[in-house]
Amino acid sequence: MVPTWRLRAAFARRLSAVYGAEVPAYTTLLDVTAQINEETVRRDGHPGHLGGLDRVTAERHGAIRVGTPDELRQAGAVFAALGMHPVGFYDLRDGPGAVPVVSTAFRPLDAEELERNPFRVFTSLLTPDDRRFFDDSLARRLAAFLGRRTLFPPELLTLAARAEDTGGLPDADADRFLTLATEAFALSTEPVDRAWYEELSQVSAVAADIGGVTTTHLNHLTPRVLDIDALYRRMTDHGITMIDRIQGPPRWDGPDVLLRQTSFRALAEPRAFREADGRVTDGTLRVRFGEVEARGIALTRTGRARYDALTAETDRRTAGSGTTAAEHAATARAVWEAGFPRTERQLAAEGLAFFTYAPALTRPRDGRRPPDTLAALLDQGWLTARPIVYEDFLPRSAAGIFRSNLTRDTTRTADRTAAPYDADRLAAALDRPVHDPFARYADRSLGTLQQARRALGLDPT
Ligand code: OOG
Ligand code: NI
Repeated sequence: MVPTWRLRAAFARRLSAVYGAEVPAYTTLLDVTAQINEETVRRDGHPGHLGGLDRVTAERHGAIRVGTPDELRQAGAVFAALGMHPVGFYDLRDGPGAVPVVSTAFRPLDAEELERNPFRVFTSLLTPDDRRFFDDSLARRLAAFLGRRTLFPPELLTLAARAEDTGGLPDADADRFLTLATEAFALSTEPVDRAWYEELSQVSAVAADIGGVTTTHLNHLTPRVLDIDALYRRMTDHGITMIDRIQGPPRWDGPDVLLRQTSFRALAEPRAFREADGRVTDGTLRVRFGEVEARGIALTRTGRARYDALTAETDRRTAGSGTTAAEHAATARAVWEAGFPRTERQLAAEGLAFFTYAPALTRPRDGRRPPDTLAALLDQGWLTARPIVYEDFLPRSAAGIFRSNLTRDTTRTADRTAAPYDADRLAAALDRPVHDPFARYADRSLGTLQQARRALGLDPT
């Protein structure tokens, strides 16, 4: 029997092998990431407090895009077999670089499962009923096109349901399941209908990538790096053109929080096209790309609001054209230094970030009684706090990742009717709950705090 987590780890490895064969720059990225991680550990020691090196080395996230609620539900069933559950709701249809999708991320929920293998897949659903992007005629033809295709073969879904029910699969079934699941996300050799793809591209390159072809595919696969600034420079030295900046919080002397990501542009890949007269011709499409990320501490809602305010302040100060990437980074750092706590201790005491807590083993047995507040317990050395890693995504960075991949802007008519999407509507489509990321981190943190307080002889709450 192959248990769920081993299926997940094997799936991540197989996807990585396929993607490396399809997108050679991904292999370069993996090599450079491994080098940088090794150098960083040699310089700074093991990254233990934000996940062990084994976890970080194996860690990947992928991104896929689907066209219909049914396809989303089926993707959800395949991921459930791998112990990956929908967490978070991301609406990418507004703001600069808007794209006609809403998204969630499938990932393990529990700390032990994340530690075993944290593989996650950012999954986006096309929104053809959003009239700001698609008129009636195009929406109808999209629905017809998507209704004719099958992304996940019935055998895969049957095996997935069995794996979910029984917490794994017998060896032979596991192998078959992994083969079919990996195939479902590989690039298809099926010719692309040029006129249809082109028509959708006029609206949005993302719409064409999703609804212009008969299959889905992994859009990117992202390793985790310990020093993303060093990686950015090293990739540039390798002659790979990165987007102009690292997204998310700036580099600074304080704690690493949330997520920093950067990417390199889509690479043209050979694809077959079907022309209007039925001939099949050779061409290329530029839809897939490379991305890398560094993960930090998960922020509470209050911490996240602070982060959003600092980001808005950075935007305000760098508005207008002509800000270079270096100037932007310097401004962001200055804004952070003025507005964000410098130490993990302060983040914990001010309730801005999530930690797990344990009674300190080193405190002298001096007969004193522990104080009651978290800040005092930390300050007087009664408790130790260990950061909880941010396991999710940032909508603004996600929009940036989509955008870095597009050659032309999406056509969006602001005064037409938006379609109402929220986490509940995604949950209904999935036929599964969409978990609230803040609630997951808070539960875990609070559980450890209560246990630690009890151990100190304090009222747990
Ligand atoms: C997903 C973009 C979002 C991230 O890391 O924020 C993403 C996509 O391009 O389909 O992967
Ligand atoms: Ni990504």
